[in-house]
Amino acid sequence: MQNYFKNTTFEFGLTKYESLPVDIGTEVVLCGRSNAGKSTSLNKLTENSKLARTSKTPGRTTEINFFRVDAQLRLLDLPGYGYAKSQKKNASMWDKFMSDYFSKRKSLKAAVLFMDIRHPLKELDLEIIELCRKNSVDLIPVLTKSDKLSNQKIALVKKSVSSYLAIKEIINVSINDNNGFQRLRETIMSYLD
Ligand SMILES: Nc1nc2c(ncn2[C@@H]2O[C@H](COP(=O)(O)OP(=O)(O)OP(=O)(O)O)[C@@H](O)[C@H]2O)c(=O)[nH]1
Ligand SMILES: [Mg+2]
Repeated sequence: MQNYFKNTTFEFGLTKYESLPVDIGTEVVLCGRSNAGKSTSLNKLTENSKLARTSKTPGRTTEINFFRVDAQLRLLDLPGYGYAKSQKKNASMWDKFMSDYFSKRKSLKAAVLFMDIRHPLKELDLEIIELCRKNSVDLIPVLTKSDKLSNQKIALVKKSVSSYLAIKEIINVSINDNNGFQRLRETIMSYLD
């Protein structure tokens, strides 16, 4: 089957809600703490390892990166969001963008929340969960780096995250395995008109 995300390209980066382009189409935002694996996952989704910059040292970029999947669908990557928040110095810029974006943007259909499977539901994650709840944006939780845990442990974490969020399906992904990413592709595509 053809990967719907295969021809995704970088569109632009920006820092202000006011700079956003016209509000049409479908947008899905990739959220999560720094180092959670957002950029790595975007590269896996698109099967383009050079698309989003991945890093072991967070905090270098502070722009919101827009990626165009096709005429209808756009994905947003928030590099260093968690890092900026923890540093306080950029926190207000991000807070403002996120609250504007979640409350005003009609194209925003869902937020994918990437969480390291070893450290789920931290403070920043709870903030995103609350943003989704408050603004009726669908939440798609994804547990990353599942190669770091045993299958038994994976099942336990999925169960507790599932019951905490009252969301039946929790997707887990790993760079070594395409199954979770295929599930994530299908989930994102379910928001297309
Ligand atoms: N073992 C393992 N490492 C992973 C996996 N996914 C990502 N990583 C590593 O985690 C680190 C951070 O990944 P990124 O994708 O850059 O994280 P990010 O969420 O985009 O981080 P920021 O852009 O700083 O917000 C990198 O060193 C990746 O190689 C995975 O499935 N397994
Ligand atoms: Mg990143």
